[in-house]
Amino acid sequence: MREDWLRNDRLPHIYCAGCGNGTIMNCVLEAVDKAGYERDNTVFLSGIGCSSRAPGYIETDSLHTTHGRALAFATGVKMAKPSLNVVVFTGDGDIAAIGGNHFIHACRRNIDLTVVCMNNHIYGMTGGQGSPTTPIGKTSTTTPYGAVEVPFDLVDLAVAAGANYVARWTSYHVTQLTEAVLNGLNTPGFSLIEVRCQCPTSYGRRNKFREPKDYMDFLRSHAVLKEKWERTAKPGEELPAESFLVGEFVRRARPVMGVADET
Ligand SMILES: Cc1ncc(C[n+]2csc(CCOP(=O)(O)OP(=O)(O)O)c2C)c(N)n1
Ligand code: SF4
Repeated sequence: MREDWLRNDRLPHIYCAGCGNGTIMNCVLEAVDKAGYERDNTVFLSGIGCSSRAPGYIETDSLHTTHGRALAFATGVKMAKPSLNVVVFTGDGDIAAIGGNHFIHACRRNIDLTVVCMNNHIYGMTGGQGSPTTPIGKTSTTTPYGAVEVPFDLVDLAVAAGANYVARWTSYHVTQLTEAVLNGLNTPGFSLIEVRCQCPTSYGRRNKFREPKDYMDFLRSHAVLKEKWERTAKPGEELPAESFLVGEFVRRARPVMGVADET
């Protein structure tokens, strides 16, 4: 952990033992540090959820806003002061359920924000309700017999909606994740880094991943490198069940939404 970025007076944190969020915060702070960001020119924002607690533990100006509205507030901050580096922590519920509309339009506008989504496939903070990324068949308090709805693919959504940088890694792939966040910070326009991660308390214990390590093992064994898959998959071949692609999905230079000069 980059201790010099931590707001020590807010510790101890609220995260459960084995939660993936701390690892992800560590990677993001490492990337922010490598990018040369300083406390005075960096703002962290979030909505509501366990994931959204992250900015509260970081020693910069931060906004812990309302559920689903982090991107609206982040847009306001960037519009008001374009020279600020604006980084958003969010969860799959925060960004894809109640905040889904803000998400696609922030990508479409291609505003210069870096968004890190801690995707644990569930509403962790409120006790384990299903989210728009809960996989089919997985249980939650609102899907006690297994989810039946097709989940959103956050990466596909962001690419289709126009974001300039989109990547997916997991809480297991810390080196690649740190690199991806750094790339997101350095790419002008909207960047989404989706991070699949473990929530042993709300998701794991309902889905046979009771120990944090169980889900880390799942992430390691089911993540398929996008580049390798594209090189080796036979025409029409499907990914194995429950596997998912990781890597960089887009890095492009669509026009970034203009912001007024600071005066
Ligand atoms: C308008 C509104 N609706 C509902 C809630 C209750 N609520 C708080 S956090 C949350 C879900 C959080 O899930 P996610 O964003 O996936 O974050 P996680 O806790 O899993 O990190 C909900 C429904 C709220 N705070 N405000
Ligand atoms: S409920 Fe889940 S996401 Fe929330 S702190 Fe605990 S392990 Fe982490």
